[in-house]
Amino acid sequence: MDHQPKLRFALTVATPGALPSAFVVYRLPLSEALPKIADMGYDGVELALLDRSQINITELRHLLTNTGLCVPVVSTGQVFAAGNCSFASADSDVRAKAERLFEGLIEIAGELGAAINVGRVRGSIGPNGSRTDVEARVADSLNRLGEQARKAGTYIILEPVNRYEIDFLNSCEEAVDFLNRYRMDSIRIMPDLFHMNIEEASIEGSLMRWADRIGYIHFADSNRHFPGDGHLDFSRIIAALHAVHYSNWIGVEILPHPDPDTAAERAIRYLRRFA
Ligand code: LER
Ligand code: MN
Repeated sequence: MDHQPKLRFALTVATPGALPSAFVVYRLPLSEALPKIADMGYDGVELALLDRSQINITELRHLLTNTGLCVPVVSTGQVFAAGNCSFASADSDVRAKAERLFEGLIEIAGELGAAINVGRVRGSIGPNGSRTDVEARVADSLNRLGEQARKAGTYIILEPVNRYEIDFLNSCEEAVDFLNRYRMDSIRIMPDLFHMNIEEASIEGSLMRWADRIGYIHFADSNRHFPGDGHLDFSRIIAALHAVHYSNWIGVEILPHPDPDTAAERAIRYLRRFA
């Protein structure tokens, strides 16, 4: 067997007060969450944020140095879920608010050397919307924000999200097609196993097919519980990633079930059996 690089796992964490829709394991001060997850054996932390004021960069840098953790990704689902705004909105004030919040998070990501995700914050077409108009608005926002990200030393990753949450860019193929049509070559996709289990014909097949377009992956089991608590086959999924020599990060985005510490510990213990 080829020697495979050890996969690197980050756990999703938000600051206190984040809504349940943030889909994170811990909603804790980072000074409490980071030492815990470093002790469990995670390599990094994915910060799920709403606003740049939630982070004190100096304190965070100390915590990262002391724990040895990295921040591979700043995720932005809360801009949509708690900030009530998106890039798809036909209301220019709503769209400007989404871009303003996102710009603040680009600064944080740039300072931390993290990528920044666009998941639900792209928004939906809606029952009366025009797909062409919505795609054009989202592409326009992504182009502008992508350029700001580049200047800040970071880059955007686009997450296909299942049809029950968002009504377009649901599968990897659809997301890649959108990026190709708008010539957004610098944006990579970030598949999420929870969404893939609903949208893809084959999780392993899609991970292998789009390997050179993937910048990051969200891991959860079929029920969004910790890996090992649902019916996804992680030995096959990780074998597929090894087969394509996947070397980017994986974010563990799971529900805090049955409780945050158990979910976090069981996830990394299970995943290290294969990776
Ligand atoms: C939402 O379901 C999700 O997976 C997030 O990472 C996207 O905002
Ligand atoms: Mn996700």
